Amino acid sequence: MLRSALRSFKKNAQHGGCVRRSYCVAPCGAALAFLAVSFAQGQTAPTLKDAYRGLFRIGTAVNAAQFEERDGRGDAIIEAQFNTISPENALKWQSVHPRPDSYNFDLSDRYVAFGERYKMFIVGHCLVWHSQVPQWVFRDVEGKTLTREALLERMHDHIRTVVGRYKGRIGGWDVVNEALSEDGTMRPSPWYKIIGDDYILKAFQFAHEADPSAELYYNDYSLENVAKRKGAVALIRKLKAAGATITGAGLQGHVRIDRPDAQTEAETIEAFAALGIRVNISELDVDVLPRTIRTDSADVSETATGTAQSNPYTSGLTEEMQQRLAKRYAELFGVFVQHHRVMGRVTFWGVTDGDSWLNNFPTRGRTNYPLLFDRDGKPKPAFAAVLEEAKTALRLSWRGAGN
Ligand code: 9MR
Repeated sequence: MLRSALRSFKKNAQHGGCVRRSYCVAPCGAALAFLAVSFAQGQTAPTLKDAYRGLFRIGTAVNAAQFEERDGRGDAIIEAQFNTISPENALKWQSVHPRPDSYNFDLSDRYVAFGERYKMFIVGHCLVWHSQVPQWVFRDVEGKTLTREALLERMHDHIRTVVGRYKGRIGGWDVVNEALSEDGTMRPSPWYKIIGDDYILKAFQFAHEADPSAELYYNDYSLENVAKRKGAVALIRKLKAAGATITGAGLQGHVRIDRPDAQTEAETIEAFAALGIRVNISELDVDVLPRTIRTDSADVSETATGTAQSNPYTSGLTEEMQQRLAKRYAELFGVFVQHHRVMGRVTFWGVTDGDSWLNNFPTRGRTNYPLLFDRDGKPKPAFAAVLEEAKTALRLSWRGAGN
């Protein structure tokens, strides 16, 4: 049985429901048989990507040192554990298109080459965002605010050039990032103020035109908050009604140790899945530090100075907190596994705790512990907890088979 399970598992990985740009609609039978046999033999699936194969992809954001293979410790983890990558900063407007007439693809070419070298599903992040975009984008040569037509033309040129360059190589794009305010209304970004609310539809049309087979996502944080979630659902519904190609919603997943709870996470996934699109967790991390700003926002413009109390784990995470973090990750992956039929991937926002943006947000210079690998690249108890949750797929399937 093991040999035949392995054979069809391999075949499935190459040709079946789990390949690039498509997904298993159920835990692939062969993958489950493979997991069942290895678990029954007392073996723990050794890597994240293997444990979750057939359910959804497991990814990480990578920084320049990692995709240039200068981070030995991080690179070993990336190659072993993940089968999809996102660029932490290398494909943002300010990186690839720093001046009106010049693009710079040095970093992004290396990012894509790295992904291809290790046969990853490569994500592009992100085309249209209000942050990490130079101010010249919104002005003419005299410094005056652009007209709607001129800004649309500039957006079109950017999307055509960047998506076109990686056509057939970048599998999915965050087309528009963080277009909504916390109350679910349109964020008053320069994109919105100059073009109007159809800037999102236009961005999706331009991206589809530049690479008709790329997956296209709307990506945002705090979509678990009901008002914002409703705004995003309405937005996606409107895009679909207007004929846009939209493959998925990216729930960023910058969550805290105690919220949002499992039920809210499940309801959020279900709300987007009900639109007939794929759900990805696109930037997962778990903040364990005390809150220093009023909201749970991941808005990079919200910052605060800290106090001694707001940075309690400078010499290491307490054992109690380590266990809480493991439980929290188990809770989240429990929800993801239950919803695997509608999910494409779960991507962590960084490899080790030392890499995380949360060491500097919303308060600079803190010591945070949001990921599965510690600062020395060692797996934390949360890593084992995430591997363990893959087994719940087996239990679900066992029950689903009428047992
Ligand atoms: O992780 C990124 C960090 O290195 C940058 O300094 C920051 C600047 O805005 O962006 C971080 O990534 C963000 C992502 O692009 C969009 N969602 C929120 C992420 C965390 O801020």
